[in-house]
Amino acid sequence: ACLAADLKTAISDGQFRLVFQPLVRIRDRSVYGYEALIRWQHPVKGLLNPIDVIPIAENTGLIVDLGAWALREACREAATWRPDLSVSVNTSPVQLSRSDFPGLVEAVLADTGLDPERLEIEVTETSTIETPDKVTVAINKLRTMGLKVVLDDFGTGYSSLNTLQNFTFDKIKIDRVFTQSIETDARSRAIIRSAVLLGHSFKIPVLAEGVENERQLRFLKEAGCFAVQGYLFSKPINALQIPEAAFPKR
Ligand code: G
Ligand code: G
Ligand code: NA
Ligand code: MN
Repeated sequence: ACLAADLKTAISDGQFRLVFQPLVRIRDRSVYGYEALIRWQHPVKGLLNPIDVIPIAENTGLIVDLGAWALREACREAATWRPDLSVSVNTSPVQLSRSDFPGLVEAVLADTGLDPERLEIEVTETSTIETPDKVTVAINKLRTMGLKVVLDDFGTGYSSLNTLQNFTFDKIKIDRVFTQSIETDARSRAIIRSAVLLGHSFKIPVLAEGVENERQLRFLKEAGCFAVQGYLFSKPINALQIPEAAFPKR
């Protein structure tokens, strides 16, 4: 059987789970939230990473159900965390282009009791290019509801600058390909510095992902990033390992 066939039943079978990676302020190394990342515990193939799963889910349309599951699960977990912590959820172009997406988010927030201000929706440049009009509507609705919308993987899309020209974001996340070559590539350093200045000229705070060592962190701090995520601080962890969890719901 192929993965696409297995995927159909995997969600209802409870084979998916979320892991969470801390988002860390550079200023004082405090955690302000967590990014939710899906993992598929396949009964035969073992633990599968999203890189192998998301494309199949997108091509089969199952990403709509999988994405809705991830959103609900992430909000349900976050509602148990210390109330100043946010949760960041990834979205696919297919999800964002559906007119019912903001309604789904609204229902999930109502069901889980999570404050909209604590939910961040991560949008990739690919989403903004494939169905720009629908994504514009979605982003504006989500922001009106009080959510934060984050431009993810900044710099790797076909049209990074166009995306910033045409859409409004609350945060920009620089892709890890740039972070990972800070020490070896002057061009990466130049791109990061420019990306942060660009963000600041729009009054948008900028963070970076994939930070694995202190040298990279120091560069990102000097470049003006406000936050980072990466193995330097923590790999994605299980919900039960989150120290700020199990706070009583407000
Ligand atoms: O955790 P990892 O580095 O393996 O994630 C790989 C990719 O899968 C990342 O680019 C991430 O954005 C994506 N991904 C993880 N979880 C989700 C999810 O719930 N929905 C979507 N659309 N993408 C996800
Ligand atoms: O949504 P996005 O593609 O940005 O997802 C981030 C991915 O990056 C996740 O799959 C996560 O596991 C991975 N990741 C997070 N921190 C690091 C890091 O420090 N190094 C590397 N190589 N990958 C990371
Ligand atoms: Na992401
Ligand atoms: Mn990313």
